[in-house]
Amino acid sequence: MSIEQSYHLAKQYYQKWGIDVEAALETLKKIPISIHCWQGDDVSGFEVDQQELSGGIDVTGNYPGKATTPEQLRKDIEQALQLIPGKHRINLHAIYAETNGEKVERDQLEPKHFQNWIDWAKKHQLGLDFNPTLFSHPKADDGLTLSHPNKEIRDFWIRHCQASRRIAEHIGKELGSQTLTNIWIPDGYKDTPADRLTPRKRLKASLDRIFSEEIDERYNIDAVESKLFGIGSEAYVVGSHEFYLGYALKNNKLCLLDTGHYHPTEMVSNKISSLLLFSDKVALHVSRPVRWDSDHVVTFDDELKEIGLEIVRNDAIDKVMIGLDFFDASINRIAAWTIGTRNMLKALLYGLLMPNEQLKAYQEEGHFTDRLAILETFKTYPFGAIWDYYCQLMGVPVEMDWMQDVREYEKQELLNR
Ligand code: RNT
Ligand code: ZN
Repeated sequence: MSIEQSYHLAKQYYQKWGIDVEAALETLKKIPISIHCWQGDDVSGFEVDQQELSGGIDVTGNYPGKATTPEQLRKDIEQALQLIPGKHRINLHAIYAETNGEKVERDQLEPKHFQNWIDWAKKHQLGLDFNPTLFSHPKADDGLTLSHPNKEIRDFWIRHCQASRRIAEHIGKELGSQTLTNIWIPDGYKDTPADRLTPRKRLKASLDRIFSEEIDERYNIDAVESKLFGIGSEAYVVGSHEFYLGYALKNNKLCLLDTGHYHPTEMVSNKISSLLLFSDKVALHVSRPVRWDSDHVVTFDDELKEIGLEIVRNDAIDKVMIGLDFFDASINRIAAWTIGTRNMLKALLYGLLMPNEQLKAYQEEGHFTDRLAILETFKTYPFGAIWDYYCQLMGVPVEMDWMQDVREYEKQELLNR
């Protein structure tokens, strides 16, 4: 049976419930995913005096073919994008600056150091997002940055974040597409603190200074990302969820929720609706924590589906800025991007192909048996046939055919590095 034939059969299942499959596919086409560049080089970046990855995050594995130059990284992203349906965004970190072999301190970075990325993004019609990098640096060695007791160190990182926002604003203007700048810091303590308040006061003051500079909102918006713990900050993280939730709401910033940054049974899918009652937008780092904040490649699991459902059923497609954040160096990195991003899109399609209005009505009327029965029935609906058709429609490989491209690229490019 052809892809079209399967699609037409599958469509009938959904039509029975009044679901407009074609409209769902049209909607899906327009949802951009911010794909993190750092899966391609294990969060290394291209600084002249590259430091080891720090900040309590870790990449394991040594699969061959890691990108070690900006050209390689861009080429790899281009390859992945050919396997992912739709038009998306690329998420950069400050360590991906290109300084022509010259050492430029992070607080001295300028838009020109990202010109190659901008030109490339223009050529491929991609939006860009941005992150200051407050780790993998001698001034972050003791695990504190914006909340450091030493003013000089704090000031350095404040200047870095200010420079990052200026760069992001420039990028947004150049590309005609608003950049999201996300601040995440590793600050915390390995062991039980004697004072939880003072570092948080300092972080608050540092953020105030960073954001005191007016940036044109048409070109840049800011997010702050909380965390529960990291390697070396197991007992206390300065930028906790409550800290940033409070900060963001009070200062009109976006909360960025990373799915790996909460207690293992605490779900980000359950937070989106609450946040959207108090904030116009919310940003996500979709990841997959396996027992801890391990940043595994995102799979099509229950939580991912639930996130897709929440975004769709709450009419929040334009309000949730979906970004990815995983880094696995034990598998082919192009495949990691492809699998993770395709899964995110699948989860959105899954949400779009649900009788959401009917389910809501059943819930309101107290028909919980029907609610459960429908949700379970749809789990085995011929969703795959619709997804395959969508991939074909969008001109990307269907099913697992993209693996052939990945293998070929590995042979031609990655294994020769
Ligand atoms: C770390 C945060 C952060 C980083 C990236 C590289 O725990 O999730 O978002 O993963 O900035
Ligand atoms: Zn993250």
